[in-house]
Amino acid sequence: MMKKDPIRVAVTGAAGNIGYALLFRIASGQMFGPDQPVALNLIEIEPGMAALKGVAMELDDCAFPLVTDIVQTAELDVGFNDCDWALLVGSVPRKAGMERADLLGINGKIFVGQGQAINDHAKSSCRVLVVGNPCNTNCLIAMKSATDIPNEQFFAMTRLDENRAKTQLAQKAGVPVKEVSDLCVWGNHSPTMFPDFYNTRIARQKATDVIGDETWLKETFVPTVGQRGKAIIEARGASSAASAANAVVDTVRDLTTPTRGSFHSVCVHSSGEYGTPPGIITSMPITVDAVGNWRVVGGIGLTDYAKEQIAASNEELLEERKIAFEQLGLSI
Ligand code: NAX
Repeated sequence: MMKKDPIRVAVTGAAGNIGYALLFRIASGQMFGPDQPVALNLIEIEPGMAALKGVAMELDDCAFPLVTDIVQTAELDVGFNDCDWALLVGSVPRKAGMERADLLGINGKIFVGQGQAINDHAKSSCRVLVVGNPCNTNCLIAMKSATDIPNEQFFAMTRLDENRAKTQLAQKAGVPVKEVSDLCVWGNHSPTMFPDFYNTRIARQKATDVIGDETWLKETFVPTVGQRGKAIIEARGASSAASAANAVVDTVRDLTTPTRGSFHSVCVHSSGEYGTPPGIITSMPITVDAVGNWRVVGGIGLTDYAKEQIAASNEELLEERKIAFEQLGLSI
């Protein structure tokens, strides 16, 4: 068999919590497959470089047969050089006293710089997945700043929300989680997201019939999914890391593998599908064909309630875009 060229993956925030849970899974072959070599470009800011060295030492100590190269850097031109995938995990967390607008502006600047560096140094086929929050708007900013890279190559992550939602329904129904399918999380990766339980199937039946309690679905299930990140922080004393890294692996694997009739939630650049405002990065049901092209699944019937919830979440994205673009001097 012909030897495959390595896939070069850049990861920002590589010494952070999610980075620590993510890199070893990429290196072991769980993201791109057990026979696909990978090269890792680990990107941190200067204060993170010492910890990054330790992470790289541990990667070395795993002697992963698939890893061909490990780059450690705080320089974006080096970090994104020649990469096939850019996983933008690092961002500045919200601190006490910081307003949402401050957070949008501070992170916005980071994603302008990263978008430009990806534009200038990554492969033109580079695909970008943004995890660092506010991930939808950060992704939009990176996309706007990478003017030569097609919009279709930018994604933000709602797969963790989808996975969380599936488990909540499986536990309520008393079935294994693999029985839950066709669950799309729509909108912004924020508590306003809408996990559409109306179209979800549990063991091939309508979830609404299996659960039989629409009030629970609206008033307990949806807020539980929306507030799950907060609940993890309260329980663990630290934010979701392993489950977030797992969702990154799931997202990239399912964007690079034919989905064969199923779909998953990914935030993509909207062309106005299902009445979403064109131009924003919003979560929709995504399927991937045999040659690796993704598209938004068509023909899903949305109830009036679902439409209202999705519209409210997208309204929040329009508002985030307005605030961030004003501060950064970007135009729509
Ligand atoms: P950590 O604070 O543990 O790690 C972040 C790392 O990023 C740090 O090592 C920091 O030095 C680095 N960093 C900061 N600015 C950088 C820059 N400009 N370039 C390169 N590296 C930079 O956070 P962690 O728990 O790993 O979370 C990372 C991000 O993921 C946060 O923004 C978080 O809000 C977001 N999340 C997104 C999720 C999603 O579903 N989309 C879920 C999990 C997580 O909350």
